[in-house]
Parts: sequence; structure tokens; C-alpha cells
Amino acid sequence: MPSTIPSSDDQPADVDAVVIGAGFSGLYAVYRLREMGLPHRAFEQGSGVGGTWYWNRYPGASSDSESWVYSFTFSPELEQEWTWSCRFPEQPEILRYLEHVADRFDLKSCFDFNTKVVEARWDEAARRWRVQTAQGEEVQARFLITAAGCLSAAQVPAIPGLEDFKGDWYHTGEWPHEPVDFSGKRVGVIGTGSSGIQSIPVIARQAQHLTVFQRTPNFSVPARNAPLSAERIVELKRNIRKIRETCRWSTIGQPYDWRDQEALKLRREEFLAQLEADWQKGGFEWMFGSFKDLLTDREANEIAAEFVREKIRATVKDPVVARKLIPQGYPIGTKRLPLDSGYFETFNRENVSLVDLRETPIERIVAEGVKTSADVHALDTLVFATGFDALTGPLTRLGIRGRDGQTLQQKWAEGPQTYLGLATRGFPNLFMITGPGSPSVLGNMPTSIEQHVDWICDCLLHMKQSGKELIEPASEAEAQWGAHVKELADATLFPQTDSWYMGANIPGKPRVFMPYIGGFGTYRKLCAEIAAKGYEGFLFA
Ligand code: N01
Repeated sequence: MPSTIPSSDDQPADVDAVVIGAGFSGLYAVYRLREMGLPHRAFEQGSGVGGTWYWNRYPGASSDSESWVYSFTFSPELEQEWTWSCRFPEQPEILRYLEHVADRFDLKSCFDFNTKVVEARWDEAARRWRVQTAQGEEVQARFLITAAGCLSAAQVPAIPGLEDFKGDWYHTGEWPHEPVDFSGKRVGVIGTGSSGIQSIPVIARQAQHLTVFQRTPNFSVPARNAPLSAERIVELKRNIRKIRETCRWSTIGQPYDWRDQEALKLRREEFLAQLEADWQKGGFEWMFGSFKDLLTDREANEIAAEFVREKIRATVKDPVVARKLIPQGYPIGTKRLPLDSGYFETFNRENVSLVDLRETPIERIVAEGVKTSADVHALDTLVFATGFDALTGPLTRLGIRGRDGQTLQQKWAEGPQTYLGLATRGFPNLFMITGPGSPSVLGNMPTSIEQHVDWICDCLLHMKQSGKELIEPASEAEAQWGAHVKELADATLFPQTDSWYMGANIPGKPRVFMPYIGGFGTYRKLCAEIAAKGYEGFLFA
């Protein structure tokens, strides 16, 4: 909980900018706006800061980026004074970090907490956004900056009968603040994406019995999380600026990058030996610090996929269970690759069972548990690890209406259209931090976020200094950017798979690869060049 929740009574109702969200993006946005002296208001529907880390309190929730890169870079003092405990920090530690940042830079006073934005309407005559909160306040702002996250619109699937269930149920992305006690309980988890794969081993250790309901088997790579030694901390702090600079120009915002080498040019044994060596390191480096054709060449990808399948066979003792857990039919890495701590090993426990929903689909939820085509699985607690309406969902649910009352849903009916993932035509003076069409979820999020906030704030400064009031993308620039994002994605294996990157997890959502996959460093360079050319592709008034 925040130490102080400021009231909106004495806050201005007409400001330069409104920011929505108090996660990494919202915190850094208000920090920069305040430094620039731009009057602003900021709204957060939760009761405190943290964003993703405020909502995702499920057991086992942890960062999949290393702690020393999953953090802010804007303050060298902050970097030196904060010490992470381990390689991949868990949710409570990340939330403590964000609380610390908010307190250290006095950012909580910038926010109205417990305040949900229900509509933001562009008023063409006043050249202002009119932002409505659920609490009945209306604030006018020249600029609207969304810091609503990419994976914040939780998705509970429309399985009939949930209202009949007698037990407790939870979604991993909207977890209660009080720990949920699974001891002595029969627990079911639906979903084996990152949230399921992180939570299943922890829940299995507490529950009397855990039933995992799996629709699509997932690949996963060991995290190999470990505490940081005193020597390692000293070394990291000494080199932190260099590490950060490498992240800024890398493909996925990490301190490593693809090898400048194609897997298929190697002899098979060499390729496999390298995969094994990288496997021992743990973390995303296994894939994203590997060979550059892994996500573009199906043959190279298949060798890597088979390498992981072998690991699963070697780990899971029951061959029938192992067979059910082995992913087939889609390229590895084209669904977001989870990192795990003992996921496959969990299926060797006596108190864990696996239900393959492709063999026996869920028919409905009943009072006692989950009814599949074969059985009723009796449960006391049901956990939905069923993901999010990714990238567009957090924005469309804000009730944003641009020129002529057009909603983002209407504009994006065929898939998101943006310029650089930062702005969209017809919605003047709207900036989206890590919006669709930017690298966002394909990189280390804080790296993506800081770059976007800096770019937006520099643009606001430019507009102030040059007396420009309005900004929005030109139609052609937006269309060309959309085509470029698609062309880059089509050159990879990603569009071959049904994933949330493609919107495929949400019934009726257009099937479009949403993030920019050209690499974070390339994108950063492009954004800087566009700004240097007087914000080429944008129209000002
Ligand atoms: O969600 P997901 P998530 N019946 O969409 C299944 C980030 N994240 O919350 O594959 C049965 O990946 C669905 O099955 P299928 C990260 O970017 C980050 O796990 O659609 N099953 C799938 O198995 C991640 O990728 C971190 O067939 C149903 C699962 O639910 C993203 O968030 C930690 C179903 C959903 O997997 C989302 O991850 C956690 C149904 N009706 C998450 N509907 C860190 O970095 C869905 N499923 C720390």
C-alpha cells in the first residue's frame, strides 16, 4: 500500500498531460514531466504503484530478465544504492524496488490512486483530451500518455458454469494482496504459459493435490535462478553503465545478442554442443544469445525444439505424462518462451496430475470442479493462468475516443495501426508508451519503456519550444510503418503460431503480429533519426 494516497481535491483540472498507470512506465513518465515543469495529473486504478508487479502476485511470479537489467537506468545514484538479492527477482522484491523508486523521487504525490480512467475523449474545439474517472472527475489535458502496460488486461476464458463453482477461483494477473493458502486443498491450474509455468511448481509444493489443465504443451528453458554473491554485486555495480549501454543497442534490450553465425552452417554436433552450453547458463540467452537463424529457419528451429523435447523426456519419469508435455507442431520461441524453476520436474510428484485438454476438453465448470469430456475433477481452488488481451487490450479498455468520437476499437478493427507504436492517426496528442508496433514485449521492458518516455518527453519539449500545439502521424507514415512491421514479422517463424503476439488467444481478435521485431537497437536508432529530422512522418499544427 502507498504510504500516502493524495486526494484529488486540490489538484488542477486542466493540465498539460494526463498519464494513465503507475508501473515502470507511469513512474518514469511523471518523473520526466515533473523535471520538465509540465503540469500533469496521473491516474492509477490500483491502490499503489507497481503496475504488473502490483497485480501479478501469484506464487512464483518473478522477472524473466536479470535483475541488473530489469530496473531503471535514469539515475546512476539509484543504480548504486539498490542491491538486488538474486539473478531473477521475485514479485515482492520488484514491488519493493518500485515502491523505493516512488518514495525516493517523491512520485506517489503525482498520482491519484484507486482512480480508474473510464473515458478519454478528444475535444477538437478545445484541443484538449477530456479524461473521465470512475470517481466522477473530469480532467482536461493537452496530451494523453498511456502507461497502461502491454499485459494488463486479464483474460478469464468464457467457460460455462464458473458461477456454479463452490470453491475459490483466481486469475494470476489479478491476484489478491493476501497470500492464498493452498495447504490441504485440491487445486486446479488452467494454462501453461509463463504464469502457469512459474506458479505450478510452487502451488504443487503446498497443495494436497494439483491438477494441471493443459491445452497446448509449452517449451520452457531453466531460469537457473540463484542469489547474487557479494563479489558479483560489486562487479555488476562497477560495470553497470557498460551493461546498460549494451542493452540499449541490442536486439531484445539484454546484455547479449544473437551470435553472428547461422546454426545450419555448423556441423550438427557443434550446434547441439553449443545449445547444451547455452542451456547450462539458464535464462533467455539460450535462445536470444544463440544463432541468428533460430527464429527464421524452420530446420534450425526444429533442431533446437528437439533438443528441448529431449530434455523433457529425460526429466519426466512417466513416459505417458512426458509425451503429453512435449510440444509439437509449432516452432520453439514463437510463443513467448517461459523460464522455469523445476516445471517439468513437478510432474514427477505424486500429488500432481496432468489433464491433456486436447484429448479430453473442458465441457464446463461445475459446483465441485472442472468437468471434462472424460471426468469431473474435484477442486477446492481453481487458478486461471490464462493470459491477457495483450498489447491492444490495455488501451482499448480505457475508453479512448479520438477525432469524431472514433474509438481505438473502431480504428483497430483489422489490427492495430500506429506509427512507431507511439501514436495513431486520428487521435491527436495521444502517446502510447510501448504501444503495438513498437518492440515492447520483445525486449526487456524497462529498456523499452525508458526509451519511449524519453522520446515522448523530448517531443513535448520540442513542441513547447517551437510553439506547436498538435501532433499526430501522417496517414502514409502510419501505413508504411504497419507494412514494415508486418514485413519484418513475415520474415520470421512467428506468424506460423497461434500466440498472444498474434492476438490468437482472444476470440474474434484480428490475427496480426503486433510488436515490431526489427530489434530494439535498430528501433531506437530509427526513432532518434526521425526526431532529428523534425519528427519526420508526424504532422504538427
Ligand atoms: O498467458 P499465456 P500468461 N482453456 O497467454 C491457456 C508475460 N509474463 O499469463 O496455448 C484452456 O502465455 C493457453 O493455452 P493455449 C509473458 O510475456 C511474464 O502465462 O492458448 N487453456 C496457455 O497455456 C507471457 O508470455 C512473466 O492453447 C486455456 C495459457 O492459458 C505473458 O505475460 C511472467 C484457455 C495462457 O498463457 C502471458 O503469460 C508471467 C482455455 N479456454 C507472464 N485459454 C515474467 O517475465 C487460455 N488457455 C515474469
